[in-house]
Amino acid sequence: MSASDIDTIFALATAPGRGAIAIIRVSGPDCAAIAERLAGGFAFDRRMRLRALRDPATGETLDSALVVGFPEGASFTGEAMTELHLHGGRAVAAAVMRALAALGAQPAAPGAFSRRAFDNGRLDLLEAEGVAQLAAAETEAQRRLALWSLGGAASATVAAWRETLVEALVWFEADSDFGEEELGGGVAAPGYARVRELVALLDAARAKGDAAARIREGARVAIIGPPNVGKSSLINALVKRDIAITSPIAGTTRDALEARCEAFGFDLTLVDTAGLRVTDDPIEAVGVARAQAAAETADLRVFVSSPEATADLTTRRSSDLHVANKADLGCIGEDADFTVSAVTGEGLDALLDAIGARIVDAGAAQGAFSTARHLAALDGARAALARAAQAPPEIAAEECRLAAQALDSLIGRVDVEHILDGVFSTFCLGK
Ligand SMILES: Nc1nc2c(ncn2[C@@H]2O[C@H](COP(=O)(O)OP(=O)(O)OP(=O)(O)O)[C@@H](O)[C@H]2O)c(=O)[nH]1
Ligand SMILES: [Mg+2]
Repeated sequence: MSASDIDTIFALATAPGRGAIAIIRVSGPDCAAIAERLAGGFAFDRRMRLRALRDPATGETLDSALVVGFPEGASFTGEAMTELHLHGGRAVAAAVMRALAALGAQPAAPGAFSRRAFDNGRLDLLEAEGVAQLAAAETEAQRRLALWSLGGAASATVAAWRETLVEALVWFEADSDFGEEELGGGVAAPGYARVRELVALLDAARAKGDAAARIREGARVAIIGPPNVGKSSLINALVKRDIAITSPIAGTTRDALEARCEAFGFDLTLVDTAGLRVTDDPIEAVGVARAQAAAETADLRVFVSSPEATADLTTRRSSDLHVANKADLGCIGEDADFTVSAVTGEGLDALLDAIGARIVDAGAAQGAFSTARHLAALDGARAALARAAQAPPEIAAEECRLAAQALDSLIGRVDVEHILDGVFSTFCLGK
């Protein structure tokens, strides 16, 4: 239909299945011509209109829909775009998509719209990832994290780092160009100072990044400790559901049991474990081994003790959150971080707050680089800068260029096709 070699693409942008409305997006050079055949001509002025959509072959009415056109340069992709807001039945969207295909539009691959937005300079890579993260956000913290990326704050952070890098580079190059004879020694000193400054900033970002990854991917908290201290009772009280068997018999819990805790703005799974003790019972021994494995892989260990637990506490680590349970019985663990009672509920809110704070520092929730791709780029830049700090100016300049490349890969400025394909293929259809 057009001489352009760019396809006009379409996809269902809303979740497949039954709903009140379904939105199909169409983007590309033939958008207006296709929309005219389907819905009659209308201006691409970003206003909605009610139109009958007709099968171009038979003239049969397919739906009565709201249609809107976005002109080239003022749309999500940067191309001419149409959105068709249909009634939500599966058959409606299916019939309209058949009509679009018959009119020469191509079904879009996942992420194709965002890819076009990126290619047309509407979004950089971090912003595009923010779009995908926002579409996938299930918790408050995930939503905030996604908006930090989508809103350009992530890109602005990278730009500021890059500026510091360029300043360092200027000093290193001045040193190589003019050398000691003309300007005296130590020309490059401010360059090294910038490098150290940036290493500290990247370290801080990296520390937040791990916490932010837990926001995106969810965190696991293992509840461990000697038998019978009330680990299972504590989990039941924290999630307000009776999910774990509790009993006065030591060695009740055998399997590691998981419960999703809804108290936070991010996914958090509490793992109940078998009480840690030396045992002759082969089944309990397996449980103890599983408890230890769960504790090793957890993002946080909560070590529970109780007044009557005589088992030794040597498995406790200083990084554990130490909780003394059964406060209602009177005597409490004097060296514990928290004193609680699974029976009366005393201290549980404070414990939940502390767990949340240990998992996610507030800074990370406000925004941080969190995907494996981001963290690899930060690590790459950090490594180059660490080498620069030790190197003579000429080599330090080269390392700074490498660090700049790593940072550029974050926003997609270096055109590395496999990075782009990798990122966009993880998007959902219609994005
Ligand atoms: N008084 C009092 N009793 C508690 C409290 N928490 C748990 N218990 C009792 O302590 C006993 C053991 O509780 P569980 O929750 O099964 O203990 P556990 O640590 O999971 O034990 P194992 O699975 O055997 O390792 C039960 O009889 C509970 O009712 C508490 O806060 N106060
Ligand atoms: Mg138990």
